[in-house]
Amino acid sequence: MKRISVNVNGVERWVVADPKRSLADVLREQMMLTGCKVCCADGQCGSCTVLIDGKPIRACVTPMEKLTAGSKIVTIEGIGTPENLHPLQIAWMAHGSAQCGVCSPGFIMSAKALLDKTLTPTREEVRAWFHRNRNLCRCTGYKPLIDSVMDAAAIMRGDKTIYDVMPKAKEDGSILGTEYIRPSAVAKVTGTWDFGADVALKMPAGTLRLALVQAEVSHALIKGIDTAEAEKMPGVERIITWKDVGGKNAITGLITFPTNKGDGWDRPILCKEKIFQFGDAIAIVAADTEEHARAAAKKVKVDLEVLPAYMSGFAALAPDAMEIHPGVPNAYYEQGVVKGADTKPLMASAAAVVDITTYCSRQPHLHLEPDCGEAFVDDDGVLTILSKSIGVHLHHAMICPGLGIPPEKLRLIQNPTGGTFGYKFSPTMEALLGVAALVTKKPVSLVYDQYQNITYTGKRSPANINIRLACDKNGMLTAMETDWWLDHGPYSEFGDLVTLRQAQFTGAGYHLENIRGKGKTVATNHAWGSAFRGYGSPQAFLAGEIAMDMLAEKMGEDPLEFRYKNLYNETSTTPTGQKPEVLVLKQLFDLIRPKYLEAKQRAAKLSTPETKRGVGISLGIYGCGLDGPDSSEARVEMTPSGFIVHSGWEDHGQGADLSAQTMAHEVLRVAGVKPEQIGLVMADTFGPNGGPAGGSRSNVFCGNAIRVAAEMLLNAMKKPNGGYRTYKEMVSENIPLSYDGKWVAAACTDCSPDTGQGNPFPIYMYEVFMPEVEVDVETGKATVVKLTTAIDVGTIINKATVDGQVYGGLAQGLGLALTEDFEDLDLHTTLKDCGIPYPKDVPDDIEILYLETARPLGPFGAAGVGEAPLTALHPAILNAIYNACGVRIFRIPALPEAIKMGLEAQAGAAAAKKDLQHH
Ligand code: MCN
Ligand code: FES
Ligand code: FES
Repeated sequence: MKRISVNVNGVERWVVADPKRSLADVLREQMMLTGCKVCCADGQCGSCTVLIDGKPIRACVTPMEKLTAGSKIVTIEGIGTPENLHPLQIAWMAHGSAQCGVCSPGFIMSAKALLDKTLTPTREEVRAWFHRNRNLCRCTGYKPLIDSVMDAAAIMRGDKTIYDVMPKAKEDGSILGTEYIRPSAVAKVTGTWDFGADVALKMPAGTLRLALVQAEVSHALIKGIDTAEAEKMPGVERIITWKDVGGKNAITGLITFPTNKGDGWDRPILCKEKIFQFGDAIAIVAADTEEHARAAAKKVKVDLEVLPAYMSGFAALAPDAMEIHPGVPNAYYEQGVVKGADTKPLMASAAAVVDITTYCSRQPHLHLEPDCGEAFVDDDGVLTILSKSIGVHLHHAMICPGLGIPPEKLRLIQNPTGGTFGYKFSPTMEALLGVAALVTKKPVSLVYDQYQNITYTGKRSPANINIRLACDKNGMLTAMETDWWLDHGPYSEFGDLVTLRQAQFTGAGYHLENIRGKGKTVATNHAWGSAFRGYGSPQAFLAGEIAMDMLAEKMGEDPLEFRYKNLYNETSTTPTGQKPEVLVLKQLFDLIRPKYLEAKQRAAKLSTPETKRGVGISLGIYGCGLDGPDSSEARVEMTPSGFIVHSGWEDHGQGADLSAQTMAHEVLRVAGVKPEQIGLVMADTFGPNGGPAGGSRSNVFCGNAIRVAAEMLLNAMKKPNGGYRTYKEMVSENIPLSYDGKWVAAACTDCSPDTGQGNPFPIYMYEVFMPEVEVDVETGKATVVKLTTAIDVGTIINKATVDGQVYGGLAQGLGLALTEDFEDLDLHTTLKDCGIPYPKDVPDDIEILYLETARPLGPFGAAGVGEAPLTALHPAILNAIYNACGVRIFRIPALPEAIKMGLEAQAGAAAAKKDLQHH
C-alpha cells in the first residue's frame, strides 16, 4: 500500500492504494468514478480510456505506480455534465452513437485527445486514431462514431452550432421517423449509466462477492467435491454446491416440441454428477471480496473421471459416440420439410443442379460488457435478481423450479446492459446468483471477467448443411433438397427452434414450391448454443445464397439477374408455405441494381494482378416474432406529472427506451403530450410480460402492446365534446388512470416438425447485400472496401436507431464472414483472438438504401430491424471473394489461409493444364 497523490479532473486528491493496482480499479472502486468502464482488463477494447496529461491511456493496464508526480488525469466525469455537455457528448447523442453505451466513455475520451490535437481531422484519421488506440465497439459498426467526431469538431471550430447537429421533431410534434434522442443517451455519454459491474460496486456494505468453481475439461463424471481447504481461505463466508440448491437444480429449456427426445431439464444449475462443457459451474464461493472469492475457488478440489469430449457435430454423430445425456440420443430433435411435389424426379430432369455443403461457424457474440449481476432477498421475502437478462419473464419460468421457491417470491429485473446480441436470451448466471442469495441470506454480486464471458456463455450453433438446388432450362428454380445438422452444445434450450429456422429460411426469398429437407439438433460438449442475432438464418443463407450464385454461373447468368427472376411473386409462398405479408424484394433489387452495375465496373477498373476486386450479392430475410401466436403486454398510466409506460421490452442497446417512448407518444401527442412527459418502467417481472427481446420481435409486439394501451388511455381521456381530460379531471370523474394493452399474432401458427409447414411470423424483414471485396493474392487476405445494402423494415420508428442497427449488424456479418470464431478453447479466449473487427476492419463507405413499405400488422406500419443486417452479408462476401479471384469458400470464417490455399490450388490446376497441353 502507498499513499499516492493524484490529480483527477482538476482536483488534487490523495488515495491509499496498492501501487500494482490498475488505475481503472482505483478510479472505479476507490473513487467511484465508474464512468471508466472495464470490459476486457487487458488493453484490447479501450472502454477504460482516460486521459493522462492529454494522452489517451487504457487505465486497465496502467498500474498506479506508473503515474508520475503531477500528472493530470481526466475521466469522462471531468469533461462534461448532463447540464453542460462537451460537443463530443452532444454529437454522440445526436448520431445515436451510444447504443448500449458501454464503449461510449472510452471512445469520447479517446476522441477528446484527438480533437485537442487537431480540429480538422479527416474521417480516415479519426478511424485510424480509434484503431490505434484500440477502441472497440460491437454495436455501431463505427460509422456513426466517426460522424459524431466530425460534427463535434465542426462545433468546436465554430462551423456548426449545437442546434445544427441536434435532431428535430416534426412540425406536428411527432417524433416518429425522426432521429430523436434516446432517454438514456445523456447518462450513457456522461458515464453515469450504471451497468451491472457498476451496480455491484454500489451495493451496500456486507454484500458478498461470488466466484465460480468451473470445469476445466469438457466432459467428465464428478466423483467428489472437496471444499475443506477452500473454506479456510481468508474472507470466505460460504461455499455452495448442488447440495444447497433448494429445487430441481436444473434450468428448463421449455421444450416446446413433442418430438424432442429429451425432457428439457438437461442443464444443471450446479453440476452434481457430470460436467457437460468447459466452464460448467461446480461450486460458488461467497466471500467478502472478489479477490478472496476467486482465490478460494482455486482451492476447491474436484475429483473427475474425464470422458471423451465430443467437440463437434461430426464427433457426436459418430456411431461409437457415447450419449452425452445418458438415455437421450445425441441427435435429439428432428425437423422435416415437405413442401409441394416430390423433388427426386425434378432433380433428375433439371437443366442444372448445384450440390454443395456449407459449414457456418460457432460465432461468438463478443458483446463488450462481461456477464454480471446481483441478487438479494427484499423486505417482502422476494428473491430479486438483477442481470443482463433480455427475457426477464422467460428466465423467471426457466429458473424458478430449479431454485425451488414459489413463483411470486422471485423477481427478475434487467440492469442497464452493455450489449448481448442474443446470448442473454439464455439465462446465464441468474440461477447462480439466486441460489447464493438464498443460501447466504445476504446480497450478492457476480462479475465475470472477459475470459469467463467468452468461454462460458452461449454461442451461435454451428450448422453443416448439404443443399441441392435445381432449375429448369430457363433458369427458373424447380426444386431444393436439404440435409442438415446443428451442433447445439450440451444444453437443449431452444435447440429445436434453431433447427427449425433452417427449414424456415433455407431458400427463403425465392419462388420455390418444391422442397424436401431433413435436419437434426445434435448435442456436443462444446459451448452451449444460445440465441445470436439472426438466430438460425446465417446458417441457412450461407448454404442457400452460395448455391444460388453457383447455379447462376452454371446457367451462364448474372447472379443478380438470376436471383431477380426467381424472387417471390404474387403466387409464391415461403419455404414453410406462408404467403409473404408484403412483396418488396423486387423493389429492393431494383434499388440496388444501378449500384451493382457501377460496382462491377469499379471492380474491373480497380483490379490488379496483386489485388483482385469483386462484387457479391445475396438476400436475407428474417421473421419478427417467436414462432406461432406470440404475444406481448404493456401498461400505460397517467400520473399527476405525466405518463408512465410499463413495458417488458428489454434493452440490449438497441434502444427499447426510445422506442417505447415513441410508440406511446405517437398515440398521446394528439392530447398535447410531449415526449419528455412520458416516463418508463421497463423489464421487470413485477410489470407486464412483454416477452423476450429476441427474434426482432419487440418493435412489433411490445410496440403494438404499448400502442394499444396508449390508445385505451387516450380513449378514456377523450371528452364527449372534444378535447382531452387532464389528470385532475380523470380523478374527479373517477375514470381509471392505468390501461393494460395486449397484442397477439393471432393468425400465426407453429410449423409442423414433420413438414416444416406453418405460418410462424406475422411480419418479415427483407434485405439485399452488396459488398465489394479486395483479395490480396499474395496473402489471401480479403478486405471489404465498400458495403451497399437495400433494406425494408417497414415504417421507420427512429431513423438513427435503424441506421445504427444496420451498420452494427453489417459489421458483425463482416466479422462472421472473415474473422470471428470460437472453436479453439486455448486460442479463442479474448475479444481480439476471437476476431472482433476493429475500426479499420469495417469500411467507412457504407450505403443504406431504404424502402419503407408499411406492414399491415406493424405498429404504425413498422417491422423489426435488429436481425436483418446479420442474416446474409457473409455469403455475399464469399460470393464477392469468388467474383474477385475465383476461389469458392464453403466454410466460415474465410481466413486468409483458406483463400490462399484456394488460390494455390487454382495456380496448381492451371499449371497442370498447361503441362498437359504442352505434352
Ligand atoms: N426499430 C425502428 N423502426 C423499425 C424497426 C425497428 O426504429 N422499423 C427500432 C426498434 O424500436 C428498436 C430497434 O430498432 O429500438 C430494434 O428493434 P427490433 O428489431 O424489434 O428488435 P428488439 O427490440 O426485439 O431487439 C432485439 C434485436 C435482437 S434479436 C438482437 S440479438 C439485438 C438487436 O436487436 N441485439 C443487440 N440489436 C442490438 N443492438 C445492440 N446495440 N445491442 C444488442 O445486443
Ligand atoms: Fe481497458 Fe479493455 S482496454 S478494459
Ligand atoms: Fe459501442 Fe455498445 S455502443 S459497444
